Amino acid sequence: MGKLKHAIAVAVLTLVSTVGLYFLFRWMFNLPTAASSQAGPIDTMFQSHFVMMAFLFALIMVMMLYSVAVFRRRPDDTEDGPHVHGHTGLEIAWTVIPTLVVVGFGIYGTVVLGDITREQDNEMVVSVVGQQWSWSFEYPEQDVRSARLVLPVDQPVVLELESTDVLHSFWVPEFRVKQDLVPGEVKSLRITPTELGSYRLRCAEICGTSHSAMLADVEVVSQADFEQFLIDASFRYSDLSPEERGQQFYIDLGCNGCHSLDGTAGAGPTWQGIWMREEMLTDGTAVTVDEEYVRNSILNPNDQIVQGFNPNIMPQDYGERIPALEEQILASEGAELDVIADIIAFMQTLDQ
Ligand code: HEC
Ligand SMILES: [Cu+2]
Repeated sequence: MGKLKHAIAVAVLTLVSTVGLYFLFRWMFNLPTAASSQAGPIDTMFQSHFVMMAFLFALIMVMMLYSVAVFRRRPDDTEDGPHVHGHTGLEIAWTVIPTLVVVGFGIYGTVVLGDITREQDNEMVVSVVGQQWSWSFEYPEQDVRSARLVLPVDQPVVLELESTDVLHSFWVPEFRVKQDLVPGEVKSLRITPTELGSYRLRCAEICGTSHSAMLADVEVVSQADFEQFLIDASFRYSDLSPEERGQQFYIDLGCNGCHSLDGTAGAGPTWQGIWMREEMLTDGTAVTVDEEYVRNSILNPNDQIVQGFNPNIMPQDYGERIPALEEQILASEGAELDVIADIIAFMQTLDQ
C-alpha cells in the first residue's frame, strides 16, 4: 500500500470513530431536559466539546492502533526501523493548530458567558438566601416570601443570591447555569425558564453535614398560576392576631374535622366553652382544661382520655406536624410562632 492509501484509511477510520464516539459521549453524558433559554447556548457548547473530544480521542487511538496492526514487525523482518529526525512542518502544525483551537474555544466560551449573563429587558428580581441547610426566597417587588421557588414561564428572572454563613451554590441542572453564594456578597444569576414543570434546586458546594439535604422545590408555572401563587403566598400567619391565627390553625391542621365550635357532638369533644372547663377523664379523675392539659392532649392524645370518647381517634402525629409547620412559617415568613399557644388563644374566645 502506498502512503496515500494509508492516509486515506486513517482518515476514514478517524472520521467513523469520531462520529461513533460522539454519539457514545452524548449517551454517556446525557444532559437533563433543557428548561431555560440559557440552556441552549450552553448545550451547543457542550456538544462542540464532545465533537472535539471525540475527534482527538479518535485521531490518537486510530493512529496508534493502525500502526500497531498494519506496521507490526513481520516474522522474517530483522532490519532496524528507519531513523526519523523530526519534521519541521509537522511540528509547526501541531503547535499552531491546537493553539488556535484552544484560543477559539476560549473566545467561544467568553461569548456564551456574556450572552447568558447579559441584563435582559423586563427582569423580575428574586432574592435567594442560602444557609446551612436550607433555601428561602423573597420576591421584593411583590413583597412575598416563600420556601419554594416559583417562576413564571418565559419571564426573564435575575436571582440575587446571598449566603448567611458559608459558601453554597445555586444549581438547577435543567436550567444549566450555576452560581456560588458567597457570604458578605450579593451574586446574581439570570434565568429565563422556558418549560413548565417541577425541578429541584440543589446546593452544589459542600457546606457541612447536611449539605446533601440542602434542596428546594422549583416550579415553573403559567403566568396565571404565578399570580395565584403570589396571592396564596402573601397570606401570612404573622400578620394575624394570635386568636385569628389559632382559628386558621384549627382549620389548617384539620382540628375542625372532629371538634365543633357550636356544641354539636363530633368524633372529639366540642370546643365550645372548652377553656377552663372541668373534664372527666376515663381514669375517673377530673381535670381543668388549662395550658398544660391542652398541650398534652395535642402532643400525647392517648395520655388523658375524655370520658365518652375513644382513644386512638385523634391523630398521634401532631407532635411532628406542628413543629414542622412552625419551621415552615419561620422559613417563609421569618416569624417564630407557637402554634399551640395560638390555638389556646383561639380557645379562650370560645365561651358558652
Ligand atoms: C380525627 C379526629 C380528631 C382530630 C382531627 C383532632 N382531634 Fe382532638 N380529640 C379527638 C378525640 C376523639 C378526643 C377525645 C379523646 C382524648 O381526650 O384524646 C380529642 C381530644 C382533644 C382535646 C382534649 C379536649 C377536652 O375537651 O378535654 C384537645 C385539647 C384536642 N383534642 C385538641 C385538638 C387539636 C388542637 C386538634 C388539631 C390540631 C385536634 N384535637 C384534632 C379527636 C380529634
Ligand atoms: Cu449548601
